[in-house]
Amino acid sequence: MRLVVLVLSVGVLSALLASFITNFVVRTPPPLTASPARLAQGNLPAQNAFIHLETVASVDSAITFPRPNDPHPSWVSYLPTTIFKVPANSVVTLQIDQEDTPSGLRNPLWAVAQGIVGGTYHETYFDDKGNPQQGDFSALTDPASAAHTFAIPDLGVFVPLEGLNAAAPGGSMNVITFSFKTGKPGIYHWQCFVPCGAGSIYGNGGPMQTLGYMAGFLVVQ
Ligand SMILES: [Cu+2]
Repeated sequence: MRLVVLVLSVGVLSALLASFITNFVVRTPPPLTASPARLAQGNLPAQNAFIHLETVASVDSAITFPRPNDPHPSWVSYLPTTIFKVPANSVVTLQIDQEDTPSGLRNPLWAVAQGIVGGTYHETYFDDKGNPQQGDFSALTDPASAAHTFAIPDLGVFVPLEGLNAAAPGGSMNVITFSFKTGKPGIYHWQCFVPCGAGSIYGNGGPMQTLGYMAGFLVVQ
């Protein structure tokens, strides 16, 4: 009897260890290489590299970049991936289709955009009556309206992403566009600073701690 319990326990522990290694230690999201240069178009400045992203309340609700068979379909996430390859010494423009509702910032300082070209980001959004609006902003009026942030601390880049207004029509998104400059080649960690991992301790676990969801790397090469 004791032998059976021992064998079963070892088996269960080995399976848990194997699942931990495959799901967290060796699992890496695929890299996305920025699209090459293009000239200024409309609100977008001339740029050396362009990356299109989406932020969602849950992976399975994606509009722009569905990710079927994801191991965590209910987690908040950046999509399609969180590892980006961009050129050194260049201007990178990001467009983020932001579909999540506000969670709020714990530190209101992060409601202020920093480290971006021109000091402002462009945003199309919905007002309290659900009407589409747009403009250029250097900060959120209300830090509690943040859904996520895009931050690369080593490059001094911090951009608040406004949550979708409750009055916005279903299936809407705020579209946030900004540019920042890269310097020398290297691997730079980036992450969200909104504690958006619902259901985890203080909202800082789960997707906040796992590559491919609310954190990743900017590979400058
Ligand atoms: Cu987040």
